[in-house]
Amino acid sequence: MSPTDPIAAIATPPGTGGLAVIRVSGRTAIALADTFFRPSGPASPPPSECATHTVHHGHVIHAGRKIDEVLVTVFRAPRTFTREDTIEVGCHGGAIVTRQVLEAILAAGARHAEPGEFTRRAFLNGRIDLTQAEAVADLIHARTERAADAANAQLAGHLSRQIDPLRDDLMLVLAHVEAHLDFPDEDIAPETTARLLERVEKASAQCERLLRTAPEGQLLRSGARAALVGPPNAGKSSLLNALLGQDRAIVSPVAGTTRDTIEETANIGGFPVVFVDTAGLRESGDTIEAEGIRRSHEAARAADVLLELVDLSSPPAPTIAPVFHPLPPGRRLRIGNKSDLPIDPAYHAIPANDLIRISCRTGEGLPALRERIRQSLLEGAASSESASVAVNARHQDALRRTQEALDRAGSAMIAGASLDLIALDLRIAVGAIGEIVGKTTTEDLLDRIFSTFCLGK
Ligand SMILES: Nc1nc2c(ncn2[C@@H]2O[C@H](COP(=O)(O)OP(=O)(O)OP(=O)(O)O)[C@@H](O)[C@H]2O)c(=O)[nH]1
Ligand SMILES: [Mg+2]
Repeated sequence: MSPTDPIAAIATPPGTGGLAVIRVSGRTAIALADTFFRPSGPASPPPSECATHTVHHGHVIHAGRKIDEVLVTVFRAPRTFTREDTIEVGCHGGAIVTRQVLEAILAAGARHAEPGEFTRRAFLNGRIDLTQAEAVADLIHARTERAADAANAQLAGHLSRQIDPLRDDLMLVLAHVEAHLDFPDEDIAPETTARLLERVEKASAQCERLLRTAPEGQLLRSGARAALVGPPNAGKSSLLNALLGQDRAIVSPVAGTTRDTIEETANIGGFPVVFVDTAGLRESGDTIEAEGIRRSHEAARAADVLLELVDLSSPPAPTIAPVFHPLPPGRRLRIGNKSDLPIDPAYHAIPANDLIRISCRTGEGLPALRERIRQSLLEGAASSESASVAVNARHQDALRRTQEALDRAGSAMIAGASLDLIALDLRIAVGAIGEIVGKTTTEDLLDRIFSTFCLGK
């Protein structure tokens, strides 16, 4: 499998649509198009004689039969997504006709692309680095505008522009240390060591700054789960509806309205959060309700944040089977609903910080609650206003290893340890930081990253 053999895939989502796009990339992609595409008009040249970035009308032909009327766009390397010659066929968007066009292209000699293979080629051909390749997938999967903005920033190279200079500087420090390794009789001058140490410490601090964006990166990409729990009639379903801005769950004055758990995603400060409404917690003889309550506990255990709701207008219910959850206190928010009604004296003395007062009826306190949910999910991590850099789990792991190696190298410098030892850790740091942008990679790592892509990307 040569890296330039022609590959093809449907680039648009499966199903029915007005149009679909099939992409072909590889050294012989344009010559292939000559065999499956017949341009309209007797004088029209075949794709191989067409200029780059031009669109042509005609038909896809398979076994002598016209399959579909299409537009073919010719892109010549290197000004293409993969940096290879590329053909895009815009055909009708029916599931069958799209499949037939793809089959005609495969019959002409293209191979079906693996998931992410176009982007992998863009990376291998040096058009984008690994963080940008990952950003392509992030952008496709973004569920909020903020997540899309962050993906676009990464695609534009914001993270690379932090990583590349960091790696370059560490390589210079390493080169310096290695130069002295070659001349063991010459010691590094103390003032030189101090300067090198300063650069190592600065790099470690920069890793730390980037690591602090990891909770935000995780939230933007994967979102979070929040479970609404509490006694019957506290207003859990009302709160779900209020957060979603839609009438999703049944609300009624009957205690025990919600039986099954109900999930729906809402945008909380730009983060996709799945809210799970649950059955009210109480002792129940009703087998269906008891099953609902068992599911409430299950939902609570699976949640990243727990919203424990009470009804401020009635005395606290005797706690039955308290919700067990290993969450840190910052991830459990106690909420008092129905602040529009006369408040039961039992709640008077509880400070606002420990009991967030809201009213689903009037909307009072809801913006503050959204903000508290957002903060608790970020675990106090600084959230950048622009979301211009937010590292993912892979970057986080590489940054941690970089930082650990740098800290070991720094300590070794301070202790006056042998240059061999210092050079070893610096090499580990350079390797680990290089993994982020793809300067140091393995086939394995690339397989892992690109296999998560959709087909045709
Ligand atoms: N006055 C007032 N009533 C509310 C408020 N929120 C909910 N209610 C009422 O409280 C009752 C119960 O609301 P639900 O949202 O069904 O409560 P729940 O916690 O989902 O109840 P279960 O599903 O039975 O566990 C309904 O009659 C709501 O209209 C509020 O903020 N103020
Ligand atoms: Mg309910």
